[in-house]
Amino acid sequence: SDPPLSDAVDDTAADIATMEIRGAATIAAAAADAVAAQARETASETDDPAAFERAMRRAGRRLYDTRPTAVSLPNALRYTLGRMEGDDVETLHDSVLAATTAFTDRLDRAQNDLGRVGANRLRDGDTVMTHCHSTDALSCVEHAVEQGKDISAIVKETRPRNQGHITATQLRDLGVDVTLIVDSAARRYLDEADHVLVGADSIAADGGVVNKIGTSGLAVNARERGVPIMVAAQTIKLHPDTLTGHTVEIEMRDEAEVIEADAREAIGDITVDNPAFDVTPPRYVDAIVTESGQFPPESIVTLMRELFGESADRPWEE
Ligand code: RUB
Repeated sequence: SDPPLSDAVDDTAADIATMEIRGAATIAAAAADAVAAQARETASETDDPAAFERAMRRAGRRLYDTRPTAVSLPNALRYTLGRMEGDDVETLHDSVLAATTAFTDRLDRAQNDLGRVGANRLRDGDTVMTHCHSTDALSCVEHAVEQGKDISAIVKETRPRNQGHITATQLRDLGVDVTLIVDSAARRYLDEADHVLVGADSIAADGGVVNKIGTSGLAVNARERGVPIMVAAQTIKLHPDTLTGHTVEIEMRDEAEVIEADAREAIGDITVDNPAFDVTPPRYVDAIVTESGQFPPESIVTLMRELFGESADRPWEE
């Protein structure tokens, strides 16, 4: 019989699905760690290379099936499982471990490098408006603060999950002056903002930015007010399937995140929808900041082809 799925993979998959682990970069790092755990455990349970590979691809499938929108997750699997090679279990194990370590290092380096690029856009005394919680976006502010710039932030709470509270806490810890607002107050406060600064879960070949629901409305309002929109996204956010005409699946989450059961019951027969993400068209994005520099959304496709070629592999169990 085949070696079992690692508890680490099961736990990580459950934590991603319940959003205990969330945010595109953090999900990618956790997936790589889970792949490494699966490789270590499977290597101690079998000396059959085919069984080892099957177990790894099954782990990949379990992780892939958790949430559909952040492409950093399949890209983490592509990077790590895609480098699995060898004719015996030890070589296979070593190749996966080398890939997971390299991937995690790359993630950290990319976030740091893009932070330095993004910080160049922020001037001393600037105010950024944020939406949701993005570690890539926060890296830009962190570098600006390290450069001695005084940065303020208007932080949208980001209903229904209030990831803005995490952003507010982390900006506060950086010494940034933070004003927390409800999402619907954003347009009123745009007059005080010098930048809209958001992250991304996926970026499509046309430069469309998939990020937390509400990003597209914020971008349209910001454009109307003349506030530049900056997207901080390392290149694992580039969605290779969009090169071949596929669209990015927008996750629909449980209605219980939107309305409590009692209130829902009192209202009666209605539909409650809870899309987790939306797409900001490229014309509303001023700059995409990556570890390879800053790009206008229209030229992101060139970078995508360089990194992924014309098609994306699927090294997990179908
Ligand atoms: C998180 C979200 C973040 C991106 C980028 O959504 O939309 O803006 O994932 O984050 P959720 P990072 O909370 O539903 O996962 O820059 O950390 O990758």
